[in-house]
Amino acid sequence: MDWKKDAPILVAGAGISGTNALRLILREGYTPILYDGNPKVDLEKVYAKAGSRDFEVVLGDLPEDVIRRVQFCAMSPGISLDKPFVQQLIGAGVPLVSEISLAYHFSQGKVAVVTGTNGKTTTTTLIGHIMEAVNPKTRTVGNIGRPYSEYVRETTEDSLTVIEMSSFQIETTEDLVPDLLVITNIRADHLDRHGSMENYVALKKKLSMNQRPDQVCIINGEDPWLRDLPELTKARVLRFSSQRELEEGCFLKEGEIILRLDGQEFDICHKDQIQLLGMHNTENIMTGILAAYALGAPVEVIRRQVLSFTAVPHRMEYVCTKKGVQYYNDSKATNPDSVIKAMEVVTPPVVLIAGGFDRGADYREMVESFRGKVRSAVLLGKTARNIGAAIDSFCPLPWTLAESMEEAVRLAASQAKEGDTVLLSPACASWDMYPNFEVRGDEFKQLAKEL
Ligand code: UMA
Ligand code: ADP
Repeated sequence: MDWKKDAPILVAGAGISGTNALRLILREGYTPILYDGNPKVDLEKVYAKAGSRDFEVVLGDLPEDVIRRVQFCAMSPGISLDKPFVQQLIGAGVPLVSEISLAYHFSQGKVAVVTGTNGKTTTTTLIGHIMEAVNPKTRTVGNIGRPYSEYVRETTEDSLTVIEMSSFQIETTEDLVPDLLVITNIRADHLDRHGSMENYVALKKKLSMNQRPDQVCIINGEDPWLRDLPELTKARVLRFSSQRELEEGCFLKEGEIILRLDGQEFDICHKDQIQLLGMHNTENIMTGILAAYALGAPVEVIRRQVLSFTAVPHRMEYVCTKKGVQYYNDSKATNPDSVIKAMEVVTPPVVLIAGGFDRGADYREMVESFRGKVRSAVLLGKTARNIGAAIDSFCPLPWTLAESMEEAVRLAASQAKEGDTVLLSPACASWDMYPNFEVRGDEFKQLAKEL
C-alpha cells in the first residue's frame, strides 16, 4: 500500500488505540480525521492525548464525502467489520488497516507476536520479563493494554517488541511478519463477532502464513485446532506439551520442565518451583521458555527469570482474607474455559461471582466443572440468568442474582463460611457494566478489602 502525505487517514475509534494512532499519524507528518460512532466522546481528552487540536473530528454518522477523501482507515479493534460505516468503507474500496499494522509500518527491530484464546497476557508478560534481562530495549504492547502506536517511535534496530494480539486486531492486519509467533491455544471465544469457529481459528493462524523459514512459530502441541499449522507456515514450528515427552520442544518429564532443541537438552526447573498456579500456567511458562530461547536468551537467564516470575494482576490474584474467607480476583476470566481453569486451581469450597456481557457462550462444560467445588454462585450482568439456567440444568446448586458488584460482594461474603474462597471469575467480558475488566476487578478488590 502506498502511504500518501497529501490524503487524509481516517482513524476509527477514539479509545486508547485510536487516540494513540492519531498522535502517531500527526507526529509522522500525515493528516488524520478522527471518527467515533459515539456522539458524546470527550473531545478535550482526545485533544490532550493527541497533543493538538489541529485535526478534523467526525462523531455519530460518517458522511460520504469523508469516505471519498481518505486513503485508508486505521481501525480500533473494538469496531466490528459488519458495522454499516465499515461496510461503506469496504464498498468504496478504502483499505482497512489495524492500529497494530499502522504502528508496525513505523517499527524497527524484532517483533514477536503472541496470540491464542487464553494465556496471551501471561505469556506476553513472561516473554517480556525474560527478554528484558537480555535486551533492555524489550517492550510489551498491544492487547495487553498498551497500544503499539504509543511506543513505536522509541523502537530502534536492536529493539524487541512483544505484541499481544487479539483476533480483533488480527482481522485487519495483513502485512505484519512476526520474527516469532506464539499461538497459545484455541478455544471457542468471540464467536458473536467472528461468526463461526472456522473464521476465528483462521484469524488465530493468519500471521503464521506471513512468516519465513528463518522465523519461528510456537504452538501448543496438544491443540487439535493447530495440528495443520506446519502445512500453513514456512516458519520453523516448535511445540510445547504438558502431556507427553516430545522429540523436540518443551515438555514435562516427572514434573521437570525440559527444553530439548537442536540436539541439546536442558532441565529448566520443577513445575512446583513456579510461582503461578495450575497446569495452564505451566503451559504458559513452557511457551515463554521456548520463545525466549528462540529469541536468543541464555538458558541460565531463562531459568532465573522463570523462577522470579509472579502472577499478573486480575488473573487468579489473591486479594485479602476476611473472617477466614480468602478473596481472589480473576476478572480477566472473560470466557467459560478460563473459569474451568480457575476451578482447577482454586481451593474449595468456593462462592463464585460470575456473569457479564453476553456473547452467547455455552456454559454447560463450565458449570459441570463446579461439581464438588462451588458452594453457591452470585450472578450479575446480562448473562446472569443464562448461567443460572445452566447451573439448574447441569450442576444444581444455590444461586442468587445481584444488581451490582457491591451487592454481589455483600451476598458472597454472607454465603461464605470460614475456610471458603470467594472468587470473582466472570466467564464474560465486562462491557455490560464496566469499560474494561481492570475496572471490574479493581472494584471487586476494593469492596472485598472494605468488608
Ligand atoms: N467505537 C465506535 N464504533 C464501534 C465500536 C467502538 O466508534 O462500533 C468507539 C467507541 O465509542 C470508543 C472506541 O471506539 O470510543 C473504543 O475503541 P476499542 O473498543 O477498540 O477500545 P480501545 O480503548 O482502543 O482498546 C483496544 C482493545 N479493546 C478491544 O479490543 C475491545 C483493548 O483490549 C486493548 O488493550 C487496547 O485496544 C490496546 O491495544 C481489551 C479487550 O478487552 C483489553 N480485548 C479483548 C480481549 O482481550 O478479549 C479482545
Ligand atoms: P488472555 O490475555 O489470553 O486473556 P491471560 O493470561 O490474561 O490470557 O489469562 C486470562 C485467564 O485465562 C486466566 O485467568 C486463566 O484463568 C486463563 N488462562 C491463562 N492461561 C491459560 C492457558 N494457557 N490455557 C487456558 N486458560 C488459561
